[in-house]
Amino acid sequence: MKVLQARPFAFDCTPAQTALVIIDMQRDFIEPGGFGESLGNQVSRLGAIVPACQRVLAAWRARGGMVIHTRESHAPDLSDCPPAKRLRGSPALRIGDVGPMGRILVRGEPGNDIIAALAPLPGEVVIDKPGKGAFYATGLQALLSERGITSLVFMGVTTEVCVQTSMREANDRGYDALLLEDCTESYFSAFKTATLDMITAQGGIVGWVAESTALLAALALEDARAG
Ligand code: C5J
Repeated sequence: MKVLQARPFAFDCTPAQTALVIIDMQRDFIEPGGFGESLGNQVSRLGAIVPACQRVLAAWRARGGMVIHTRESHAPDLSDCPPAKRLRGSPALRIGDVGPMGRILVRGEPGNDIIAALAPLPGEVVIDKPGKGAFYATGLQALLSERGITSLVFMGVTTEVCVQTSMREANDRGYDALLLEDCTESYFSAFKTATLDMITAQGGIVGWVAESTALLAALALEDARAG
């Protein structure tokens, strides 16, 4: 399958060997009262990508593709949260503090859930990750190897933090990765633009970028060919 309208050139993948990876679409980043807001960010920016993410997720599920959701999260005793991460800066609430949606960025707390609009279905993989990248201190690589996955399609937040870090980790591990630009967002519009440019520069040094409509068109063509 070829996603033709992609940067820096068409993204070629075999759907059965491709997983959709949805990074950190959690209440803690997207809703007021969570970690994102505690850092002083305007969280309303991020919610705008939800309808496009839903369309891609529905199409991917309809064809039985592998779906992976990630959550940035820490154990309740914070044993997997380095002090350097917890103590940095002067946020209104630190990781582990009690906020309006429970303890900030702690596993099992309401704020740590994936937003209802993109809730995982039974059987879909949910990776809890203590770092920015989806591969660091998780079983993601082993899982992808087991399933014969060679390409990844990324959506989620935030573009320049957890999405970009995960794409760079994927790139170093030999995966081809495509980021859907209308399905990712940053608290800072300039950072999103810069990240998309960094990913695709130098002949796709990190990977590819495309609009979700380009992926949906490629999937529709693939389905039509299969009859
Ligand atoms: C942070 C993220 N910490 N999901 N996480 O910004 O991008």
